[in-house]
Amino acid sequence: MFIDRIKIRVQGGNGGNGVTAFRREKFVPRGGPSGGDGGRGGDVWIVADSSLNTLLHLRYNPEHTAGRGRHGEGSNCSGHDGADVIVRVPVGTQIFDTFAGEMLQDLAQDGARWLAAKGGRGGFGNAHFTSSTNRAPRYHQDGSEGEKFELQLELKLLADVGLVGFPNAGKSTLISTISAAKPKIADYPFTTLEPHLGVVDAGDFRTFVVADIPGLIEGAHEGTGLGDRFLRHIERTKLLLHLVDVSSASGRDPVQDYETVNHELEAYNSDLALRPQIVVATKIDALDEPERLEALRRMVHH
Ligand SMILES: Nc1nc2c(ncn2[C@@H]2O[C@H](COP(=O)(O)OP(=O)(O)OP(=O)(O)O)[C@@H](O)[C@H]2O)c(=O)[nH]1
Ligand SMILES: [Mg+2]
Repeated sequence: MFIDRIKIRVQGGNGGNGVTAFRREKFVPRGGPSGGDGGRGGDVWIVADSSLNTLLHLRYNPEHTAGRGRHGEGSNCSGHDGADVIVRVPVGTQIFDTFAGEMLQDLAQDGARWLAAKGGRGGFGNAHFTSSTNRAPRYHQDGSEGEKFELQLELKLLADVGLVGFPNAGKSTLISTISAAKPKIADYPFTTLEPHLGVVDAGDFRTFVVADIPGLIEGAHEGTGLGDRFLRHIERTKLLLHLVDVSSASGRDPVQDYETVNHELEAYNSDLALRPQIVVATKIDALDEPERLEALRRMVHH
């Protein structure tokens, strides 16, 4: 299952308390203060990992709490620091504040890391408070609580080229031809239910990434068909490849299909409508009425 939006809770570990203690040694009648400091709480980090493609693994595991710092002990022993926790996410994950809705971080590079919740500091033990005026302080400091946040994670795949078009236009066929991606291909609409990426070898060690997303139909921006939620994954592409089936078998008009898809792109995000677009007529091997291709060509060249 492809999961591209999820809520998680992150919490830094609490800091350990300092302690009040005095030395007790044989033959030393009045030992000095010896209460150690508490350890600091662990942090929660979110790290981009290119081996992941979805946020699914976080679905049943939304709580991420780092280890707490241990309390200080006598004999000037500091408590151990709490362990950090690392939450791995796919490259292209954006992190939002659930309440304010603002973007906090965009993890667009493999290995990029972000401190999501800081652990609490450890409290000082009484030894720390010893001074010339107070040689036997009888107080210590408690550790502070770790930070606590609720975050919304959203995956936006990072592709250079996005394939758009009606269902059945031949998008998956194209990506399976130009890359090693092997999405399901079939002669019915909505074969593709989730986005796929394909890496295209352009020679000279150059590659680019193409995203195949589920087809669009009229009203996609209002949720018709699979809706427009997958358009998020082509929002960051440099170029759109707009596939239009020109064969009569589609039972639709290519010019109208072309306009419908552009209208859905515009309704989703006006930036997407301005993205450079290459229009590709598909199934020309099955073109029985050349006028269909000509009409599309005229429309695109208007
Ligand atoms: N004749 C002909 N058929 C094609 C061509 N390209 C794709 N097809 C067929 O068209 C049908 C749909 O192809 P897909 O690649 O699954 O189409 P899609 O755009 O990914 O469809 P959705 O995933 O449903 O949006 C399949 O039966 C393909 O074999 C082509 O160039 N010529
Ligand atoms: Mg498909």
